Amino acid sequence: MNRRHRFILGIGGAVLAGTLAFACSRPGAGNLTAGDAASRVYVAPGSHDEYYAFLSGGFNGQMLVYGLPSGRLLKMISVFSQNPENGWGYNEETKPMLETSHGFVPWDDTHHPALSQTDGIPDGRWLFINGNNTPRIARIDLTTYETTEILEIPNAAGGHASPFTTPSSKYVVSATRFSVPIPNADVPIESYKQNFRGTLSFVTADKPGEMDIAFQIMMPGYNYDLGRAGKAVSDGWFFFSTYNSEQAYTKLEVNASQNDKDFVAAVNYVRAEECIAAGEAEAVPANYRHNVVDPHSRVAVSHQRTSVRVLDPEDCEGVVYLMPTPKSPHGVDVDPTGEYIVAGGKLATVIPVHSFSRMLKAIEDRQFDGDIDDIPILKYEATIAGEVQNPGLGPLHTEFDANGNAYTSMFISSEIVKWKLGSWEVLDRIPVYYSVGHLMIPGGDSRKPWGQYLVAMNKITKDRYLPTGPELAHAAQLIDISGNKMTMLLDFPTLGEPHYAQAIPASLIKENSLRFHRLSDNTHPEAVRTLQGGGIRREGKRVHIRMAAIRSHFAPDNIEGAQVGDTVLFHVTNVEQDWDILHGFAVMGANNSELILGPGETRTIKWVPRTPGVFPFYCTDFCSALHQEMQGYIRVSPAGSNVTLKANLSERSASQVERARNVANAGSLTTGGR
Ligand code: K7E
Ligand code: CUA
Repeated sequence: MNRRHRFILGIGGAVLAGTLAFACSRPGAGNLTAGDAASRVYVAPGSHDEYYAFLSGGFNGQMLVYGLPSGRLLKMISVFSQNPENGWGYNEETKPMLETSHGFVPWDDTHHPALSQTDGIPDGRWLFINGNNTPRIARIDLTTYETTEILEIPNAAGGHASPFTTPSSKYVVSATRFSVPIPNADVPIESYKQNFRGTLSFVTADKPGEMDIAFQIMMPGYNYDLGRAGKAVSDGWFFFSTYNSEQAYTKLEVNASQNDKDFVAAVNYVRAEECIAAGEAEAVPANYRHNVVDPHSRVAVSHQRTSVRVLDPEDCEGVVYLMPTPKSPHGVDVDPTGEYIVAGGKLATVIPVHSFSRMLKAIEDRQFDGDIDDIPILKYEATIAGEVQNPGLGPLHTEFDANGNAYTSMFISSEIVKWKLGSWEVLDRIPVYYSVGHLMIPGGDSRKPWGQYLVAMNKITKDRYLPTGPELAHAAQLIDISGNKMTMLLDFPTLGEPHYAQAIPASLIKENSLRFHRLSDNTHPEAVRTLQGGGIRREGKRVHIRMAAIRSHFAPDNIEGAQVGDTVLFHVTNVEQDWDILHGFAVMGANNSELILGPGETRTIKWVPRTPGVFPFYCTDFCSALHQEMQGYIRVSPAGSNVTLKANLSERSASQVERARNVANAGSLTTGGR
């Protein structure tokens, strides 16, 4: 995707420069005074934002949580990338989450967050996000803001059209961006047309911990780019954009831009379910992983799966139709009524809009222009509802408000264009800085947009912020869409490359946020529930240390008897039962990361000492006035030494501990961090 955008930027560079000059001098766009705009995004100290916004991290592989309208960054959720900041993918509990059929994959490229929905309306139970490079879908639990499940997608390469949800999150999807041999095999690349295919995967998503590939649909060897579920009148259908119907396999920027039209594939997944029930799908061998966190022990396990159900449209008449769409379409977006399917033809001069009802009629009347692999091609004139004329240059993505308006991002001309569904007239345009990719309206992809704001996610930042060397932060811009004219409110820098985002009113989900993990529910096999509950044991060359963390010490805090050649496992439990009281754990010379421990949580870090000596460990999260006292030592002896294995498990008397805690707690309320 990035490469394609840069290509477009390349060819559009001259146009872009011209448009920006024009845009800056245009009246009517963003004509608020600075003071007005500032007051509209001002969230007073101690007050909360109206919306949670979830922006993908793009090439950082994670998920970002922002407040709107302030644009304040609240959290980065670890998903597909190891994160030494909190130990994600480094500690023993979470390492299995990053297992794939290719082994341990500690990074991915996240593009499209998708909030779970009920009846086509975001419900804030979960957030899904795709891994684009090694195709995967992750589930984030919005009570803990943690990734709890990751499913790998087999028979796929480039999980880009993902993980868009059906109206009640029965399914989320993943479509191959790159066609590949299926099953993958050692064949000449020149045999593309003969051997390469695409797949559309439907993944069951409504049962946490049980994500599974319900079925895959085998498709022609094109590139599948984006997708959206039908809703309301078109519930039961799914729409995917494709490009490279030329089936080029080299120099795609030229060779995949030959055809005047590519396709939007319309998939009747209810029909697919019928064909599968009738035994038309084939179970084929596949190798992929399902990784899931146990909610009580909070330990992840990785399971291998060995088969997947594949449906060939040849065996299921009526499951897929192709709608010709100009030209190398990118986004495909369905309006809140479910009637209109808007394609973003990134090289097209118009925005083509298909009509769902006309599509059904065309199918009924068999208005076909031939077929590809038994998939009927519908006549363009038979499905098209209208075209937005002169919308701007490089239309990519469209979102909707609740009043029948659509908003399309224009990559090349760097603007958001507002237009009317049905009349297709352009109503307003506002420049954005610069080269916008996705845009997002809270609920703007759903049956019931909340509207009010629009976030433009821009690819190129240039002069918008203080320079920080060759790489600048990507920029998001917040636009007020509550009136007839769009008004620019705020720029805010982002991390990585947010491609897409979701947002939901904070009032709908903030009360669900978990405050701490209950120690009494902690079933981790090495959990410690009391200060005296720690322990130490040797199993061959492995030394297990069970340790409690509490303001402001570790118990035990002195360990002796480990030897060079041992693998030491620190199992640390934060025994606090209090909101926002975290501890950290870091040991000198560790080759992985620290641990960050939520209240009530157990985490394990592996440490392999290389030389004899005494090594300190300490708490890395400023937890109390005596945080800096929260430390300990581990003594390492030469291999074969006769120093006995021991730990001081209860050296402090209970009263000493109590006194220290009281001081610490009082301190943590009145002092800032050190
Ligand atoms: Cu347009 Cu990956 Cu959805 Cu980038 S994608 S912008
Ligand atoms: Cu515990 Cu700092």
